[in-house]
Amino acid sequence: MSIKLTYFPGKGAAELTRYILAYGGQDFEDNRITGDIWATLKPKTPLGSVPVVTLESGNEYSQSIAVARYFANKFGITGKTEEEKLHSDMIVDLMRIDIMPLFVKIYFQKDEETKKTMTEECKAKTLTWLNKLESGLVKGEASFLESGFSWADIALFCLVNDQFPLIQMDLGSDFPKLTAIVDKVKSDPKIAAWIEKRPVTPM
Ligand SMILES: N[C@@H](CCC(=O)N[C@@H](CS)C(=O)NCC(=O)O)C(=O)O
Repeated sequence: MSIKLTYFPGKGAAELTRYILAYGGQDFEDNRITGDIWATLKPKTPLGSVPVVTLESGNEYSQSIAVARYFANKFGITGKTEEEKLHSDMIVDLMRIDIMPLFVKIYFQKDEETKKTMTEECKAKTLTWLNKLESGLVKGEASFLESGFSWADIALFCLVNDQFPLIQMDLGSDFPKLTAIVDKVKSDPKIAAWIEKRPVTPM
């Protein structure tokens, strides 16, 4: 049985894992489901949510960050020491738990005035965090970790490449270290091939 990643049609909570699978050269079934299929599938999933990964064993697992970490560990990109693993976890949690939901909520907000306020708040909060990352948390050469490339780099790339455009935001010229990380991930041939291959979705 091959690895299957089940999620809705968009990038959302599944895309970090999709990037990591692509980086690791791991073939997988990119199972994108619609709402009617989800209604019947939901009660059968481990936690009633997607993404769900089905491993070669046939076993299924939920929780997007746990699933992404599983594959990042498998491909050796969580850090070389326990402390580096803590560092990369910290960055990934910031990206996926604190920052990304701000962008998703804006995307689904229908009221234009509320959307505008939320966008300003999201930009301000995100810039504060980016300044902290830029000023003290990039430990390597174009990488958050001294030992080099990690899933934290991919998580930053995911935010900048996939979420920032939702509110017409970019890194600008104030974050040269973060920009170097993003550029490095973007230039990875397997990541670039995934972006080329994946369905075009707004978010
Ligand atoms: N903490 C979970 C959250 C999962 C989650 O909320 N998934 C949403 C899609 S992004 C979902 O399953 N929505 C459909 C539903 O709850 O029925 C994770 O990161 O996997």
